[in-house]
Amino acid sequence: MPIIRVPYHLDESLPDLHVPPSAGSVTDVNVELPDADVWSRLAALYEAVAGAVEAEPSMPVVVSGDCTVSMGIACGLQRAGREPSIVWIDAHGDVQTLETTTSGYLGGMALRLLVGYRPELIAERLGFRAVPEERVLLVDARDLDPPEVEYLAAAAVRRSSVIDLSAETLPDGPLLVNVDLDVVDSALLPGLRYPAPDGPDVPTVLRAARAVLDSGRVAAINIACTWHPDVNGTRGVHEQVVSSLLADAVRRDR
Ligand SMILES: [Mn+2]
Repeated sequence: MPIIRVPYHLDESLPDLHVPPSAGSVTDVNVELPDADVWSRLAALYEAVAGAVEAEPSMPVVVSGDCTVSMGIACGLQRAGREPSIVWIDAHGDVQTLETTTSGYLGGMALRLLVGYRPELIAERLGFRAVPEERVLLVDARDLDPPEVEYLAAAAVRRSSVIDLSAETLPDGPLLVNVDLDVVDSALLPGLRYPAPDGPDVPTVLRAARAVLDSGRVAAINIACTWHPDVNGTRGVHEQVVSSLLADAVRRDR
């Protein structure tokens, strides 16, 4: 199982993003990003990610600093002739827009970009085709902003809790699974950028990920390590959760 390390949070380099020693070989995506606007920089990064994913015949597992990188992964799958459906496991909806966001945080728009929001920002530059909303399963998303609640009420995106996730609830076709580790209860995972309380514990999230892997249809995974990398004393718990996810993916890939 190939592991692709994308050590970035949006367009900011995260050289310390750690991938625990595991059964997979690790390829790094490192790009000289242009001195330009953030969308141009992200497009350059995701072009490289798409190339790395396209080159992998077996299920690539990306370890990254955010969810937006999933567009590069989805694009790589499309280039390899596989139209991915999406399983998005996240405390947040990631369906904000530039027009509705109050924080301005681009990571909060990651899923919305995948389903076709303003393709001129990145998708068109990559040749990425939007994923139809009905092929997206949004899992957890317990912390939504009002504009996201409004969007999801009218959208064809399906919803599930972590505990109810099973082979039967998954969309058809090859699956891109995005696991934002902030889905874990913030009391159990320190140092998160956008902590959300009252979430599932780590074993519950692992069980859900295993249920998806057991479908045998997972084409690629993004493990989004959305924590501050250098908070004292957090590396052990961070490493443990990533290790466990990688171990499950390796087991399934055999
Ligand atoms: Mn996210």
